[in-house]
Amino acid sequence: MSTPLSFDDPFVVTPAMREQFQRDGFIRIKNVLSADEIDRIRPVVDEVVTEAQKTYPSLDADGFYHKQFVQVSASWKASPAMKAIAFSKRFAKMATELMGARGVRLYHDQSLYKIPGSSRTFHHQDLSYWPLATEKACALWIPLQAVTMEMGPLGFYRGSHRIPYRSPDVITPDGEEKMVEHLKANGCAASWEPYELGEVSFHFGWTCHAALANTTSVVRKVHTINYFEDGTVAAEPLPQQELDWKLFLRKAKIGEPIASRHNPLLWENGA
Ligand SMILES: O=C(O)CCC(=O)C(=O)O
Repeated sequence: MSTPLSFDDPFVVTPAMREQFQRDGFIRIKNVLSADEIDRIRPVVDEVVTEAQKTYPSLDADGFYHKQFVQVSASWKASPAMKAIAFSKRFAKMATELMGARGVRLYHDQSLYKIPGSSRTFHHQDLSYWPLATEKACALWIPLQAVTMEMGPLGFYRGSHRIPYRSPDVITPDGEEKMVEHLKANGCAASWEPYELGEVSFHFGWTCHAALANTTSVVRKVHTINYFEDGTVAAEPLPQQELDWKLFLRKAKIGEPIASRHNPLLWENGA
């Protein structure tokens, strides 16, 4: 029997990190994973993405969405190894502490591979998609190799989660234009940096973010895990949230705390 692929030993989140995350709405943290740990995660995620690529539209196909990345959502349901990664206590505890939450549940995870020639990812706010009645939701972005500026790192509008702009638009070029114009007018500036091997980032659900295009000849491999605070109530889904509602909040009831096995509790304070 193979060893479970989970990362449970803690990473210390300092008060300064938490303060930075709350102020900026995002944080990049180095050395959260070792090179060896990433080498163990990458083949597991590769397998899931390779399978999905068999039926994925090519970059030449019409439309803009699929040109951003190959996306596999709820990949934790694809294999025991993927589940072990998503359930890792190290990451869930960090999300809990950065958000100042009482604990976190899994919203879903996704693998996002930008094959060479992929376009940039348009600016958006994750909570525009998520029918969750909370501000305490966040995403963990785990690069499976170092990400140079040319490969498509994630970038953020600093403090955008605190601007009262809650975009009704999901990822679209028009939605991006409106949002970025509004954020700039409110003094928010973008922050872009490459990621070292082992570095990850967290961003709040209302933080406006995007990723650059992959202009290199190597695949930019990233796995993400999305969390929300335990006790969060399911909100009535807006039209643009219907797909997420069906895919990621199965068995949830509008107006009630989300607590089904489809959104497992991954960390609670005092555990
Ligand atoms: O990796 C990307 O291109 C986009 C990722 C993203 O938007 C997210 O993780 O919320």
